[in-house]
Amino acid sequence: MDWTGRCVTVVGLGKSGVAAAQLLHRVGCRVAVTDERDDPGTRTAADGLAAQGIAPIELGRHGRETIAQSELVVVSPGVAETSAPMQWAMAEGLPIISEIELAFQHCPAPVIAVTGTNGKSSVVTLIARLFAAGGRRAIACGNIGVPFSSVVGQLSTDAVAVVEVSSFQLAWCETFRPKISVLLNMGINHLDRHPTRAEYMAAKSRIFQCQSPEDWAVLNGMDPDVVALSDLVCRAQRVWFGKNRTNPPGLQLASSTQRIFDGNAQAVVQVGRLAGLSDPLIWQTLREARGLEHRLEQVATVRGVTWINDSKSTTPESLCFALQRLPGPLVLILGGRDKGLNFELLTAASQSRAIKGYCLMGESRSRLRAYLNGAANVHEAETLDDAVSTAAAMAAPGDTVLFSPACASFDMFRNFEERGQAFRRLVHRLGNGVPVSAAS
Ligand code: UMA
Repeated sequence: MDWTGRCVTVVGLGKSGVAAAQLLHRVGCRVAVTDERDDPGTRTAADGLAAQGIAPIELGRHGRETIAQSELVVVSPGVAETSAPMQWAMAEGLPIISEIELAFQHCPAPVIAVTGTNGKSSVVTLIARLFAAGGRRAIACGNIGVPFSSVVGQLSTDAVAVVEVSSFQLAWCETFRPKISVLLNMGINHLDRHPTRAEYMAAKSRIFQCQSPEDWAVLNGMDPDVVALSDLVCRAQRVWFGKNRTNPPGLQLASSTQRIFDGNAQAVVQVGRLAGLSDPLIWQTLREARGLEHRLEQVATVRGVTWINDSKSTTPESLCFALQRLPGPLVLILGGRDKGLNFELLTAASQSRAIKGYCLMGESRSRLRAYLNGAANVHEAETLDDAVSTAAAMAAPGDTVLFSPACASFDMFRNFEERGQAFRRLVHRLGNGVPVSAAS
């Protein structure tokens, strides 16, 4: 769709809003931006856009007149359908698209889109590395922290956009059509935005909505909800991982592959094969893959205690994944934005392994305490600083302190990256700045 010369309003001035405004400006739209917050973060972003000639920029409120003057509204993923600007846009009958849809409409490269409840960022990173190993330019973007709109200008037709898409980003998509879609698993998340599981699943299913039989969907055959959803709405050719259902020739997963690689790595294998990459190259890339920032990232060993940053964990499932991978006695720091999730997995984990202490923080802290069944050694921390110093006091040499919040970060930080960086700084301060592993 060509919006050149038209008046477009971008709602939200976080990472996606800035990138969308710049893309729209570049393609010749008259761009307005509105954000309900007026704080140092939005002011810096607004100054940057104003310096490029983008105006008007409205901070501290959403004006109905700003929306009413628009011919198109581009919405950031964090802006809910129930919010005032969305309600006004709908009442005015204005077209509304998401930042992902905007980027897709301007993307010359084929798109591989990855969604699911857990493991998306790791899979997106691995797929991009795999393409790079095969000599093909690929950019990992989307919910992983790099807005899709910010990279479309760098992509040519022979490159690949590997886009992590959240349920929020799949709303307001009209033509978004990945050549390969990947649905990793279907837990439950974001009950604040998707009040029922059915609505959450419907949001995720939009990844398939514009695909046709010339496209591919890589799906988790072990997850009954993924299977049921794809039976209902997926018209792309289906390729399974996790369990061999009938896969097209050349895409069967040998039982040895299923033993060596976990489900999400098997999804990467299938995407690589669909792209024509050889099995030896795929195996080698997966074996060489190193850990990601903010995902079970070892920050330091300070006086014999190992500190792990898992700030990317925003669900109980991610926390359990971390708990399964870290042996030995643990002190756990968790909590954050309360999305109304069920933390029964935490109750089970607290009973089944040695957790020496809990530091609970953020909006969810008192609700989390209720799931701990009266466990001893629970501290409700006012700040991350307080949580880190208390965890340091609870841990003994040989223990691990795991920071795996299992909640979103927005009650205390701008995003999970900022939360992970703050954690790292506090840990390094404990070790007086001595780098990883040396600070014992
Ligand atoms: N805002 C309004 N009006 C509203 C609501 C919000 O003006 O009604 C403003 C806020 O004041 C703020 C801005 O919108 O200034 C924030 O926009 P945003 O929440 O969409 O955040 P971005 O910085 O654009 O980041 C978004 C994703 N955030 C969310 O989905 C909440 C980032 O995913 C993503 O990395 C980034 O785009 C680039 O694509 C983060 C996330 O937590 C990591 N995602 C959730 C998750 O993984 O669980 C889905």
